[in-house]
Amino acid sequence: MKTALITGATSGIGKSTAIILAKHKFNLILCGRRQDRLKTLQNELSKIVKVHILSFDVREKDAVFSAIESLPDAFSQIDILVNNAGNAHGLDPIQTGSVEDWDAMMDINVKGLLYVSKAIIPKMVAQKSGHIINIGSIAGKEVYPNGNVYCASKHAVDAINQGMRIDLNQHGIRVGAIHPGLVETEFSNVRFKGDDQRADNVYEGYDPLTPDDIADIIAFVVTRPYRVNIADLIVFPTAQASATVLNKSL
Ligand code: NDP
Ligand code: 8X3
Repeated sequence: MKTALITGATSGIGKSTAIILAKHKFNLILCGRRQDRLKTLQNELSKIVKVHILSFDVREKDAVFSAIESLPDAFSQIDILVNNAGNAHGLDPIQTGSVEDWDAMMDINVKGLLYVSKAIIPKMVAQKSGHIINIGSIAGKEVYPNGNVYCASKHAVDAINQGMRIDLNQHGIRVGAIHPGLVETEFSNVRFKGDDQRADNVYEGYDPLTPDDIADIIAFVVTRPYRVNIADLIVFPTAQASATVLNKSL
């Protein structure tokens, strides 16, 4: 059985991915800061597969490396890495944006993804196999008003994804990204710092993607034959045509 490590497994896309990959019989290493949520998910999914949990903040470089180093033998071979942890913090014009929000987005979405990757890629190189799925965003393909630094962080993920694929090609490691449009998760609650009414408004008047929609695609990607590497996917709800074009009359 293969083992998948998923960052950001406490909520949204990462949690759905954990549940769907368990149904596909992948053993799981589930990561996130909220240990209570990780434990609940572990209790549920360990009825069908082996599950190990690691609680760390992806911003804390030393914590990332020591968590991955602490993996017991049964989980030391990581076949699939889903680099999913991330969020937007704020939605403000560049002239009034908060430096703390900018730090959070660059530190989590870009540097955190790099730290986790750095802790795992050498193992994949040594074992001569591995598959990395980077969760980007339509914000990594387009820039929209007030998206500035979040878009920059996701453009960085897009570039890192391409760079990883090129560099790891000689080692036979598959690398690909999935770039969702609007998915109803806790994403907007985080972006708007707990203003749940404003968060709910983001998903009103049309049928947004669900986290299961993206998790299903991740399961499809990681269950293709070895010769198939799905390198880059943009996924919108049908109502969405670009970062800024949304049809609420369907
Ligand atoms: P959620 O807010 O529901 O989930 C975010 C996950 O990231 C949580 O599990 C959270 O865990 C984890 N996370 C956030 N900060 C940290 C941190 N500092 N250290 C460790 N883990 C962290 O949002 P989504 O499921 O929507 O987001 C998942 C990914 O999908 C993100 O990369 C996001 O940018 C991307 N995305 C989302 C879209 C959407 O519309 N929802 C569209 C396009 C891309 P915890 O708080 O427990 O640490
Ligand atoms: C999340 C989707 O449109 O808010 O990455 O950037 S969006």
